[in-house]
Amino acid sequence: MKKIKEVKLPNQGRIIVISDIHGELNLFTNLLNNLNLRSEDYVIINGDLCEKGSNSKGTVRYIMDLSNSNPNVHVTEGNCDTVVEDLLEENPKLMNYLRSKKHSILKEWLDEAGFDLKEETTVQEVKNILTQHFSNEIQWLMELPTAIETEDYIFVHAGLDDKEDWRETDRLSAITMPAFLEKSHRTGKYVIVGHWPVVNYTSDIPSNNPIVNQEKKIISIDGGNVIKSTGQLNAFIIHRTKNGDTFSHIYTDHHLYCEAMKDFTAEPTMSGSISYPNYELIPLQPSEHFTLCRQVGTDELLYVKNEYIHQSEKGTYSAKTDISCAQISVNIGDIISVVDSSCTGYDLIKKNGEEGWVPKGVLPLKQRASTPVV
Ligand SMILES: [Mn+2]
Repeated sequence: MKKIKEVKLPNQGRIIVISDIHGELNLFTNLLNNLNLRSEDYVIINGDLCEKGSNSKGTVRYIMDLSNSNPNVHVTEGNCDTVVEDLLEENPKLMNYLRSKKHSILKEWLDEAGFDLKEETTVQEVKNILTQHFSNEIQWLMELPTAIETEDYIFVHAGLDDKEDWRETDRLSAITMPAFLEKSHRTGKYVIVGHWPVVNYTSDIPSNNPIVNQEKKIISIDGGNVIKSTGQLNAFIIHRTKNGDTFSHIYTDHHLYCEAMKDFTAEPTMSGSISYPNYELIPLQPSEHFTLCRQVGTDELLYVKNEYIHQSEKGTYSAKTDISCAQISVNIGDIISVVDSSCTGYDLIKKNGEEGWVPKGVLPLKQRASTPVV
């Protein structure tokens, strides 16, 4: 990769890392408010500012202004941000992308310029219009570094190759490689990445919270915002002190929060989760609310909520979507959010970034009418 930016971090204070905002400007500004951002804080935006969410152009404009006015704000590129590169290179595939995707910064910009995408519109036309109106944003996105290197950390959107010199990592790999936490690197520094929703890595209770792997020196922070129905936007916080660095995080999401009305102790055998692409199931033991199933792709035994099991016309079974198979313990007064209250016997909730089932009666009555995720 060619675009590497060196940044000197202060030895004390907060370094805040946020990735995969995907056009969710409201969540991002909420998160900044909840952080009580101070002028001495450093902020790293680690790629995928735009696409998928509803306000990509607002998000890019906001972060561009923030980084232009605040020397402590630094931004890396994500694979989704390279949509402007496809535009400048007149990639013919871009027109299909624009016609099939609901949300894209290019569509929002075309709207703002008052241009209707027609069947016969060419990529050259789109490029001409957008480079006339949005050259500042396009140039700013094009110049984003692929990685930011500091004394102790490397910030990159997706990951690095396990090479003697990590700088030899191909740029495309650095912004697209899947599941970096399952790989390794030899940089000697902590590598902080987004891109791959952390819930894909978790086993017992599905969790969207950042994962710090001290052995591998990898920190994975993508809370699955927009990509996962129960996802969240994480702010990973590095606290720099004289005695070394410590880590914490906060998050925001779109869910409704309330207080738990009663205690519940989870059944420990009810754990695990189903995530794409391992949806295929073999039901072994049905019961009123959950069916014990064998997950074909992993050979794991999971209790799957009956409403989330689909039977095909051929008679095979699969999960309808990513779903937690864990129960979750709660105490009266815990702050929890409602994910799905439309099933029999149990409600799906989120607590401290973790997703699981609790029996009816834990949620206050007025919270039980939320929209199901399926
Ligand atoms: Mn990405």
